[in-house]
Amino acid sequence: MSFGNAAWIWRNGSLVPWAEATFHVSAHGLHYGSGVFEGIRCYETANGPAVFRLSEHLERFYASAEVYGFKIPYTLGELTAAVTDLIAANELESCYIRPISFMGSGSLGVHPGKCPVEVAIMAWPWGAYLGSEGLEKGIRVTVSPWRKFHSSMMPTTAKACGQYLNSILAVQEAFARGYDEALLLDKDDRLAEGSGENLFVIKDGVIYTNKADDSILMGITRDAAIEIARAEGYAVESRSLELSDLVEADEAFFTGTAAEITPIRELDGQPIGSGSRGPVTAAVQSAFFNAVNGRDDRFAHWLTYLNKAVAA
Ligand code: PPE
Repeated sequence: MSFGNAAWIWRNGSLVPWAEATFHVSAHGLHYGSGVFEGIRCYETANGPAVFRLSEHLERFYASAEVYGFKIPYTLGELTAAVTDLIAANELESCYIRPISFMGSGSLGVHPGKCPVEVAIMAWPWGAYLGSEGLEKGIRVTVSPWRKFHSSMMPTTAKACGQYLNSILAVQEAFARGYDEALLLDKDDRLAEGSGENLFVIKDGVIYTNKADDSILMGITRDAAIEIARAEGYAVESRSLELSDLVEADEAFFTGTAAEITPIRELDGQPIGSGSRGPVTAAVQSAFFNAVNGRDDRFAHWLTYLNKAVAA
């Protein structure tokens, strides 16, 4: 993944050239990870680019900041316009969008004191997170020796910069052992999530996923997958999952904005089900891509078109 040639970045209210979008090295967020971010995708549709579940992502952005005691000083309307203006300025058809807000330069010391709140948004082309082959054939996952931090240690439902150190340890360790992604257990040995994805398992035609109690980020793609699968006629249940649920599953997949819907074909060298993308995963994945690409009217309300003339 590189940043392509995206020319513009939105910073504190205006578009600035990519190379000029800098912040000072004394920023609190750099030293302590005191920031929050989002990952959003914009997809190509027959009516031009459309951002997937933009308002839900921005709502989570505000909610994550609130957990850490700061207020993002722009309204939902302003950030919505910022995202669509930025995509248009960069002339992108499909892209990944990364809003970030953090404690800026003012003072150091763990308490952020009166550090100013900075906000920036990037947008650039980002293909399949776990490879296009991964989307089709599935990926190889390992159980991480690193545990997902418990929600009593840091709020797992917030998407905060410093929290990702836990994911970084897990993904580096998994890559070093030749796997595509890490799966983290929670402190009670239940399945939590991937370094950047939520988990689903399928057994006897029923789809299962875990929930906030299992120390996960409440993924917006997770929510979309649940809704889409139900609309396609599948039963979906949320409950805590054990390692045995995954080992014995017929199929499994990860969800995330970056990862989209990625099948899991192997866990620590053991095939999951047939060891390839299973039929339920393929059906949910294909319905998901129809929804994000504007080909399914049932989910039209999830798309924010850059072309304002296209009714949602
Ligand atoms: N759990 C974690 C830990 C996570 O980081 C993500 C998204 C999810 C679940 C799924 O959330 P959602 O995107 O709302 O469905 N991870 C983002 C960052 C990935 C990155 O490498 O950076 C993403 O997918 O954009």
